[in-house]
Amino acid sequence: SKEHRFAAVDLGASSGRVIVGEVAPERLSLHEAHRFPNQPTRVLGTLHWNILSLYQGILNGLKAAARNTTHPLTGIGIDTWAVDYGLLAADGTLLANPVHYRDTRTTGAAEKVAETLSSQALYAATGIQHLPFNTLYQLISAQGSPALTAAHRLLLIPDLISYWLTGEPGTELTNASTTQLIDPRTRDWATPVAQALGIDLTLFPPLRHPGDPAGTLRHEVLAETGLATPVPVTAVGSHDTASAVVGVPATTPDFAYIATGTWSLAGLELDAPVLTEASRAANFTNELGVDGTVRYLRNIMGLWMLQECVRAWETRGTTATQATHTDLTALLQAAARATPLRSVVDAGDPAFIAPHHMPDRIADACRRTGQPVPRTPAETTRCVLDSLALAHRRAIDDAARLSGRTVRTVHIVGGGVHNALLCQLTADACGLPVIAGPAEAAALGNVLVQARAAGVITGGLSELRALLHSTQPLRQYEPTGDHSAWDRAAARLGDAQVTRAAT
Ligand code: ADP
Ligand code: LRH
Repeated sequence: SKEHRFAAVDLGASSGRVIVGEVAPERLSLHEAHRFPNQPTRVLGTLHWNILSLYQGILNGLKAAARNTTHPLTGIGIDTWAVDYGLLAADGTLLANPVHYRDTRTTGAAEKVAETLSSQALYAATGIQHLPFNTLYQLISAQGSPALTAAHRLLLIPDLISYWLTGEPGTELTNASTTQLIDPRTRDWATPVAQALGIDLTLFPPLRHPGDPAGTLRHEVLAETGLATPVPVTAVGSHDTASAVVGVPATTPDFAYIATGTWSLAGLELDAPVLTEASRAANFTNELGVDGTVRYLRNIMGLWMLQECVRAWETRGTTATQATHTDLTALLQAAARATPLRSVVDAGDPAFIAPHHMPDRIADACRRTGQPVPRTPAETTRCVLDSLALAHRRAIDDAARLSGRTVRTVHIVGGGVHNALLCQLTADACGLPVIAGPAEAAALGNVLVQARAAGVITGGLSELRALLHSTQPLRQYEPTGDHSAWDRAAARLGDAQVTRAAT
């Protein structure tokens, strides 16, 4: 048959998955081969990813993909969260367990960088939003450490996985842009920035682009997974958000997207970066996308806030009420009945990045802004979802204004698609129709770029998206309610948000 099977390895901060996409010119379907938890571990004060456990999950997933099929895999693509990396010795040994971007080692790094490069100069050169964990700041914090001093090579997480699977090193461009060491105009290294800060760019293997070949599976991987030889690995948008944006089923150019999972990444697809001072002050990022695009977006705390609340309630929860409320579906039903917009927090505030005590931090933020403190898990959940919807609206309004574009439709993709309340609140807040789906947009974007590189399908992003639109289940939410209620809620946060953006 003409059907081809591509495996998407997609590692998110909450779970890893190996998803098989079956592709033919007019057809596209997904099957989840394996999903496994992603649980970071704190060791001697530092928060690490369990990288070998994640790699084992990938091998198990590929084994499952090899088993339940009559057709062999045509290829494999890898995408993961951004910014983090592993350091290798000259012989390829991993020198240290990769550090989690939520670790606090980068505290003070921005101030150190500012001694050499102003935030204006850094933004003009890289177009990247200030986030404390950008690779640039991680490397500044690690300067002089034994691992970085000994390192022969640095591989970003998807490139590290790809190296372990194939033995071939490379640096994929979309994810490289999140290091804050890429110039979005040339789509190449920002050498002057690296030189000024004493960052050694020769640690990074050469750049590769989505669609480029990235090696074939090593024999030991074939033996372990039972896959038939040879299976090529193809570079995709290895930043999960880059693949998720490919996976947005837009049919018109006037769309905004929100990739909602652990994070909400909300913005526009552009063909050139916006590097203005206004854009910097609004903390917008110009990450690089597939096919020469720019992902002009803002990082919003996302469902992480809810995940962390649920974790806190589970740890503490002994009463019957708490036990039922920690069931996500029940919790969301209760939140849907809670008073709308009773209190909102700034879901862009870096104060919510670190793990632990999320309900308390949310309560503090409500108190600080003179709003009622949520009293129950349902009220706290409603506060989180109202706040996310408000932050979505603000990001989309700002992106449109700063880029001079008009938005008529909002696409929501990622795990948040399963959260109907969040989708409806986002439509209400934006005053625009929301098209929700697919939830596994990153895996779909990953599969589509592979399928195109293999010649199974053809066309640009709009053709890939048309295929998504015609094959994936989508749900539309129309805006409802009193729009001015959102303006009033936004006004309660106005001052706090402006202060943060200016710093
Ligand atoms: P990541 O890629 O960052 O690991 P996902 O895109 O998988 O994240 O999204 C995970 C989030 O999706 C969860 O934190 C949860 O809030 C939401 N989610 C997943 N499934 C459901 C569901 N059935 N109902 C409500 N929310 C869900
Ligand atoms: C989402 C994501 C996001 C990054 C963050 C570190 O998974 O890749 O785009 O900013 O993780």
